[in-house]
This record gives sequence, structure tokens and C-alpha cells, in this order.
Amino acid sequence: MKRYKLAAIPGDGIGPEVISAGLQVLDALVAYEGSFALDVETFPWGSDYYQRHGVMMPSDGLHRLRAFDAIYFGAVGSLEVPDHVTLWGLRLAICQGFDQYANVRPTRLLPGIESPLRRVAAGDLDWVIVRENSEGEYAGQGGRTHRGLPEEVATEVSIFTRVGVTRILRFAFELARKRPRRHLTLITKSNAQRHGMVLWDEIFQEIAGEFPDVSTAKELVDAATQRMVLKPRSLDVMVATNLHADILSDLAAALAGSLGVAATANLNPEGRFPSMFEPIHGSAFDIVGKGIANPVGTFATAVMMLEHLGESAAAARLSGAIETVSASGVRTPDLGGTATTAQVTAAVCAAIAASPPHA
Ligand code: GGG
Repeated sequence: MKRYKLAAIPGDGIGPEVISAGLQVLDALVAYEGSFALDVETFPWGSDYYQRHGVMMPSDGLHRLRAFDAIYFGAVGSLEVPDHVTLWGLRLAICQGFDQYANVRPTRLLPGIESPLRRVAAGDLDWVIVRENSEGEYAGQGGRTHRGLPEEVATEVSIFTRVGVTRILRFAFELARKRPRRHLTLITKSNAQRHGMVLWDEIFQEIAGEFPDVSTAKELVDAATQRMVLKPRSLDVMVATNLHADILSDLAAALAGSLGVAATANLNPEGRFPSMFEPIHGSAFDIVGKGIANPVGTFATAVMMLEHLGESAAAARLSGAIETVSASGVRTPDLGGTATTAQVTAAVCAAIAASPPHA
């Protein structure tokens, strides 16, 4: 029997609630499949850890995670610790430390969920946003001088390297090639940002020649937002910088009903380091402890993780169970329902147990 080592980092806010739900569903899946096992170790890193130790994770944190096959991450962000400290101390420390340069964010309308867009049916909204995840606006370059004085200066420098841009664009083309529509939209702001964004345009043009089977389009990020709202069917795979794609994927999730259903994978595609899987939502302080956090994004994240591990049959079963429960109307309040996290989790576990065995 195959055994996978899984590091769980529930993190902050509703992170522990949704990761606990995700692990329950994974347990149900493992029990049903019987062909693989997950050895889970949970790491109590995050803002509470910071309050006690002054760091979001210990200095040997990456070294300890290195031996795992995958990382299952909840959320980061707290009312007590500044956001830039929590983000850089944990999520970005792992993404950048493990060179997880490809952040994949699929969005699809689940059965029974109504989009806030009028006249949008399930097949109309089926996108994957590829977010560059190692540099760009998140390069961490810049600084502040003359603090507190009227002359104070702050710089936030975006770094775009040929290596970084080439590898994410090639990744996006490869991904687009595997989808039925084979269409890739490059999203930049190369009219205003005339250095880095023009480099993206040029490299995109160069690489497109290697993928004659993938149709392409280019869109400025502002225009992309209205295309997503007004002509959702015209989009398939989108690729954009770290910041642009982060913003676009929140919009995408909202158009699919709720941030609570959206999943993401932070991939080191070459497998030199473990990859990390997380719901795209943050810690959602407003609902912590109420038992109503939507666990569907964390379940969909588990689907991506199982696919990454090579457990495609289990991934398909879990995906089917999520759809069954979504169609049945068992939903948390963010989707207009009245179910609790525990009720959605129990319904997905029951749907797994009731699913037909593999042919
Ligand atoms: N599970 C995703 C998460 O916790 N995100 C927190 C956050 O603030 N992310 C901002 C970013 O990654 O750009």
C-alpha cells in the first residue's frame, strides 16, 4: 500500500476549522479506497505561535517540511499581528522557500450554486487562473527611509526575471494544452507598466510558437475584470503576475458563488520541493468559532492534492462527492444555506461512502 507523508498547517482564523474538516473527509476517502494511506503530522504554526515565540514558524521549519509529500495549509492572518508579518512569516516563506512558482487557481460553478452573474450556466464559468508565485510584486524588494518624517519614502519594487516569466508562461501553455478548449489569455498591464509587463508580452509571443495547438489572447488587467463579468465563456486559462492573479482569482471565486469554494495549489512543478495546497480564502476573523466556515474550498484543495500525488481515482471520487452535496443544497451561509461546517463535512463523507466502487 502506498503511504504519503502529509504536513497539515491549519494556521490562523478559520484555518483550523476547515483543515480539520478536510482531514475528516480525507480519512473517509482513505477508508473507502483502501489502496493508499496518509500519515499526517500537524504543525501548530501561525499567529498564536508568533505571540509565544516571536516567529510564525521555527527557523528549521522548511527543513522539517522538506521530507513531506505535500503540505495541506489553512489560512494566515490575524487581528493581533500585522498582515505583512503573518503573510511573509508563513505562507510566503513556504511558497518562496520551496520555489512553488506556479500557483494554480481553478474556478468552476458547482451544481446547484447560483452565480451573482445573470444568465450564467455551469459550463459558462470554467476557468483556471495561473498565478506567478515567486517574484513580481511579491519579490519583497524595496524599503522605507525617513520613517515618520514628512519626507518619508517607501518603495515596493516588482522584479520580473526572464527565467521566472518564461517558466510560468510555459507552465500555463502546458496546462492550457491539457484542457478541452486549449485557450490561454495573457493578462498584464503593459500599456502603463512599460518594462516588466512588456517583458511578459514579449516572452509570451516567443513561447506561443512552441504551442501551435493553443489559441491565445491578450488582455489588460482592467479589461480582464469586465471580460470575466460580461463574457465569461470567452475565457479558459488565464496567466498573470503574482498580484494581478491574486486579485482576479478573488473576483473569479465570487463569480462562482463564494470565496469559500475556491481551491489553490502552490506547485514546485519539478518536484524538487513539496508543493502546498490551500483554500484561497484567508482567516475570516468575522466567522471564527461559529462553526459556519465553508469547508468546500478545503475539500476542493484536497482534490488538487490527490491529483498531484497521483491518486486520480480518489481525487475524482472526492470531486464527485463535493458535487453531489452541492447539488443537494447542503450549504453554508456564504452560499445562502443554513448548514454548518460539520454538516457539510458529514454530507461529503456520506457521499463518499455512498459512491459506486471503481469499475
Ligand atoms: N489560504 C490563503 C491565505 O491564507 N491567504 C492569506 C493572504 O492574505 N494571502 C494574500 C496573498 O497570498 O497574496
